[in-house]
Parts: sequence; structure tokens; C-alpha cells
Amino acid sequence: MKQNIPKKSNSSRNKKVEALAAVTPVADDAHLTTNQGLMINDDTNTLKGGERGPSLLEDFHLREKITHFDHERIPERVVHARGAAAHGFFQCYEGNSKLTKAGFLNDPSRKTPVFVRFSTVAGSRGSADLARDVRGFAVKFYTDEGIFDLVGNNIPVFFIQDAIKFPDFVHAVKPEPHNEIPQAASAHDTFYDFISLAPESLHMLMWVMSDRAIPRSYRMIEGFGIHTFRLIDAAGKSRFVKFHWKPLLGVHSVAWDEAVKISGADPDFHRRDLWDTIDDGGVAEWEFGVQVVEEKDEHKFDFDLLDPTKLIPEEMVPVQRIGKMTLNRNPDNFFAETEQVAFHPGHLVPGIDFTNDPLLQGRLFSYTDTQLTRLGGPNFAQIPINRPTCPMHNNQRDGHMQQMINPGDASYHPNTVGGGCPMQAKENMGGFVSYAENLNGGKVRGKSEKFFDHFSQATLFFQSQSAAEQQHMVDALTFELGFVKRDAIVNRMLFLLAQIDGGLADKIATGLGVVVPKSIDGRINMDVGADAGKETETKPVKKPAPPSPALSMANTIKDTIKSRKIAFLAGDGVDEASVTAMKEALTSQGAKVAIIAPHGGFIKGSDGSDIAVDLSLLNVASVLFDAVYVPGGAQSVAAVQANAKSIHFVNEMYKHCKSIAATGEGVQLISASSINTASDGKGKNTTVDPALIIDDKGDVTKVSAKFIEAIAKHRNWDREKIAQSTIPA
Ligand code: HDE
Repeated sequence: MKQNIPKKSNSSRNKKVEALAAVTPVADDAHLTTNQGLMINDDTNTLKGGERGPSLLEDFHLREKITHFDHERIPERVVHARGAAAHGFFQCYEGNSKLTKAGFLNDPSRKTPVFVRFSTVAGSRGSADLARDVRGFAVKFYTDEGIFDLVGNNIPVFFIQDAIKFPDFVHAVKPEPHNEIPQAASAHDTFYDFISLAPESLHMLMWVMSDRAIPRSYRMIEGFGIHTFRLIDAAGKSRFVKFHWKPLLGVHSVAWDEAVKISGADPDFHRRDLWDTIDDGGVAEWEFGVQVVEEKDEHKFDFDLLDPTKLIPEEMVPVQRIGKMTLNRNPDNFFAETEQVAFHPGHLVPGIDFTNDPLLQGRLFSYTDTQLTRLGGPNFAQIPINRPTCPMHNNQRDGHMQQMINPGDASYHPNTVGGGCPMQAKENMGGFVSYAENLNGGKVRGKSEKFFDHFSQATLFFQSQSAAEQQHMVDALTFELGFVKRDAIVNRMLFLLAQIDGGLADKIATGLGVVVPKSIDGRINMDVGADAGKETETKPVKKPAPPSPALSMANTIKDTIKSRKIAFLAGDGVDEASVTAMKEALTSQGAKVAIIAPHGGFIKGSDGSDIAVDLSLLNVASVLFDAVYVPGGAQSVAAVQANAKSIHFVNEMYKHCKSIAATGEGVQLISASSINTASDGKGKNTTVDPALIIDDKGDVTKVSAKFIEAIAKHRNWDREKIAQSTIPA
């Protein structure tokens, strides 16, 4: 019996992690035993008083097995409960001693092992991956100087400025407490009640209502450390830094209608995507970037660097790419690794330090505290996935589930009984020394003046989006506010949205069938605590900031079809040569092809060959693919077309703005659908659709080149202008 055997890893440092995160070995001739090692002969029948008699209390095997089962669940994370993770490594491109003394950022030959957990925030562990939500992006670096956790999100700003508001914010976005509805959704009264009373949240709301909140894949999201941190060099000089992760595949999202359908067709869509990619031998890659601000420039911005609701536009301070992270190994056990991993923004290494961002400061307490409940006590750092790979010694002892057997009679410092060990590191040996920032000021519950501009960057974000992205935001907000039952909340939201962009608010109001209020009844001024008056001084945007192209996904990388999933709709009699040629063209560029047919097993090619079917039409949904190709072969097309799902499949592909190609008789399937084939550029229609490539002459080489180009562009959003009402998908 073979199981739980970890895959070989290329990196010796990864092996180090494997060794610590020890996979329980199962010998080839292993037998079942109790937890005490007693061999078990019968694991299927309870011990009974007679074959039809009652179960006996003395059946210790039954009791042990069921008792353990009864306690298998631990509390899920209060936020970020649903996640997926992978192992990998990080390597810097060159030394960065001018910026930081952190060892892992200075030695390009060093591969630092990482474990990365992606997550949604609001939903429970069993919720769907494609909920409109922020994505957590938490990286654990197992460096030679200790663990560094970069616990970030895929959005560069946060909803609130101060940690003390976090429980309120989370209570507002989570399902409402009286009926636990809605699951993993922000479209409800309590969320917008909070947002409309806390205008600092509007910038992040803009991001969450954009397509960033419905990613195509975890492999295609950006990551941000959000808070301003410090980098400290060997001379002790500090610089401010914002951390970034830039995906090598670009930043891509799905359409909202698609997200809704994916949630039904495959609630594990993101989790599966990451797992399958790595299982197939692929990788997920990001470049690590830093935006560095010299201490002397701390106050040169219109916003406060300590305010986590603000970003530094990349056009103002460019992102320097200093390294690359590669995820290449799936966890061996979801619970042991992905569920039990414990991140903490306070896990730092020498060369990196905090700032006084009041949101970050509150997090420093919370992440240990939460593990005490979630992981059952103070020894969670001893769980294999949480252990550092460098030596670790201290005098912490005992507690629930202590795993270490610490020998000796000295468990205190300083001591002579234990030869002084473990001893403090000498200054020249490294170790963590907090940056000696000057502190002054009286005790105060408040914040700096610059924290009160809640609108400029919300406007900057909205106005930096492409027309299609802006339309998606209008749709998202109209959709969400359409679920809010209390008119007063909708009015407050529209009033605030009008401060961001008048056109945005007007369009949403039109969609909702209401008007944007010119003033509101003052409720924003209420219920927001000590700084109520100040909080709602809605300072109009001074002058619109120039748009920041880096904020728009329209400007992301669009030159690769690597790992994209392409559906081929085929049946018996399919033109085998077209299938082979198109498949070769796509897979040579790294795409994945799936043959979808009216039945499973094999289909017969026109040349009599057997072509393996990957999925039957019954088992698929168009939303699980990036593009579709319909090859020729009269018999094949007739068979595919006879199944109504094929028409729905291509219609939906069109509606979601994906690339569609057809050659030979395959064109007939497109003609039978609701797609306006005139837009392929050959008809009289002047609107040419570059993502609709049909050629009844069957020239696969020409078609495949255009098809690849169109898939790399991700979507032809222009189609939305004409398609929405005409395609019955
Ligand atoms: Fe978290 N957050 N958070 N958070 N957070 C948790 O820690 C918390 C915040 C983030 O994959 C919890 O171990 C407070 C910002 C990620 O395991 C908890 C505040 C950012 C993850 C917690 C914040 C994050 C968490 C729940 C305001 C982006 C998932 C379980 C002061 C920079 C990590 C856990 C994983 C998880 C508290 C704000 C990111 C309760 C109090 C801002 C990615 O400790």
C-alpha cells in the first residue's frame, strides 16, 4: 500500500521544509493499528453481544476511532476561512544591500522556501471560490534568519484606517446574525450601512466592485503588503516600503455573470486551478516588487504614508522588481498544512520593520491571539508547517500539546546551570533590533489630518479604469445596492458615490430607478464614534489626479496563452487533421486542450483514428474554459449540434467575451447559435470582432495564429456593447 509519499522537490531548501513538515511515512506492508500500535484484524464490524445483539462498551477500537472523528474539526478562521495553498521558493535577482540587510533579499543563489495561502475573506470554509470578495495572499518565507510572513491581499488598500474598527467591519460584511444570510456576499444592508457611515472604506469599495474581486485564477492576481513597512540596511538606515507581487501571467478576471455560474459549476474553481497546474508539473510565478520612499520624503504626499486606505501610485514611485517567487509543490495534506498554517504580520526578520500604521499595529496582537483558539493553545508554532527551518531555542515550556521534549534542568535566562544556554546573540551576530524611531506626542485617540481625505484615491481608481471596467463597476454597484432593503442606506451610498464621480452615481441611480440625493439627512454624522463630526467632513477632491494606468487591468500583460483552457467541441467524424493541427498550435504555446464530445470514451476521426474524449457535454460548462474551437467534419458538427448544450456553450462563450474559432463545417455550429457571424469581418458589418475567427475553408494555420492572439488578450470586452441583449445565455 503506497500513500502520502511526497513528490520529490528540486530545491534542497524545500527538502528542508519537507523534512520538518514530516509526512507520516506509510510502509509498503503497513497494517491498521490503534493509536497505541495494536494491530487491528477487523475494522468493519463493531464488537457485539451476538451477531444481532447490542454493541459492547468494551470495544475500545470503536470508541477510539469514533472519539477521534468527533473532534476532527477545529474552528475555522474568523476571516479568510476558505483558502488554498502551495509550497515553493523565492529567489532575489541580485543583492539589495542598499535597501535592506535581510539575508534572503541579498543572496541571489539562495532559494528561500515559501508556503503561500490564498483565500477569500467573508465566506465560510465551504463557500464558493468565485464570490465577489478580496483575496488573501499570505506568504510564509522560511528564511535562514527566521520566519518572515507577508500577510497581504490582492487589493493594495484596506477598508478601515484603524484596527479598532475591524470587528465592526467584519460583523457588517459577514452574514447577518439573525438568519446567517447571505453567505460570502457583500450585497446586503449591514455591509452598506457600515460603508456609508465610514467613508474611509470607499476607496477599497471601488476595488471590490471592480473585476479584481472576481479573479480568473489565484495565479493571475497581484499581491500587496498594503501597509507601509520599513526596510533597514546594515548601517541601520530606514526607508519606507510598500511590498508588491506581480503575476507573470498578468492580472485577469472573469465576468460577473460567469462568476455566478462558476460558483455552481465548480465551487472549487480557484482551488482546483492551482492544484491542477502544479499537479501537471506547472508553476505559479510572481515577481516581488518594492516601492521605496526615503525617510526625508515621508510627508511629501497628499496622503499619509501610515494610512492603509491609500496607495502610492506606481507612476509616482515605480515598483522595483527585486526577485521571483515560484510555487511548484502541492501540500500533502490540506488540514495539516493549509488549514493549520498560522501567519502573523509580526513575524519579521532583521532588515524589515513596522511603521505606526494604526491598522498594522492592531494586527500585531490579533494573529497570535486568534491561533490560541483556532489551533488550541500556545504551541501552534510547533506544528510542522509553522516551524522555522533555522535553529530555534528558547525557554518557553509546557502548555497544551507540547511536542518538544526539552532535556535539562535550566529553562530560564540568564542561567549558569545550563551553561548559559540558550544565550542572547551578540550584536555582531545579527538578531532583530527594532528600528529606533523617535516617538513623541501625548496619548490621544485620533489621527493625522491627512487621514480625512476619503475620496481622492477612490476617484483616482475609478477614473483610471477602462470604459469596460467602469461599466462593470457600475453594474456591480447597481447589483449590490439593489439588494439593500433600506432606502436611507441606498441614499447615503449614492450621496457618497457622487463625491467620487458624479457620472458613476447617476448611472447607478438610473439602474436602481431613484435619484442621487443632493444632500442627506445627516445620518452619516451619527453613530461613528468620537470623531463623528470630523469623519464626515467630505472634502471635495481638490483637482482630479491624473489617471494611473497601473491601476487598470486593461493594461496588464496580454501576450501569453500559457495554462489557458481551450474546449474543442467535436463528435464522431471530426476532421482529425484540424484537431491535431489546432491542438499542436495551442499546446506548443502552453495552453491546455480538452476534447468535449456528445459522449465519453472515444470519437472516430475522419481518418478512422480514435480520439480520446476528455469530457462529455453533460459534464462541462462553458464558464470553466477560456476559449472554444469547433473543428470541421459534417458528421461531427451534426452530432454536436444535436445536443442543445453545444449551442448554449458557444452562446455563453460569446456573451462572456471569450475567443471563438471554427473551421470547415464547424462554422455551421456558430451560424446556428445566436452569434452575429457578420462581425467576423467578412460580412457587411463594420464592427470587426477579433475574438471571433471563423473560416469555412478550414485554414487551421491562419485561424490558429489569430486564435492565439485573441486568447492572449483574455477577453474582447467591446463585445459587451452589442451582445448583452441579443445572446440568450
Ligand atoms: Fe487579517 N486576520 N486582520 N488582514 N488576514 C486574519 O488571522 C485581522 C488585515 C489577512 O491565510 C486572522 O490566522 C485584524 C489586513 C490574511 O491564514 C485574524 C485586522 C490584511 C489572512 C486577522 C486585519 C489582512 C488574515 C484570521 C485589522 C491585508 C489569512 C485567522 C487590524 C494586509 C491568513 C488568522 C491565512 C487572517 C485579524 C486586517 C490579511 C483574525 C484584527 C489589513 C491574508 O487574526
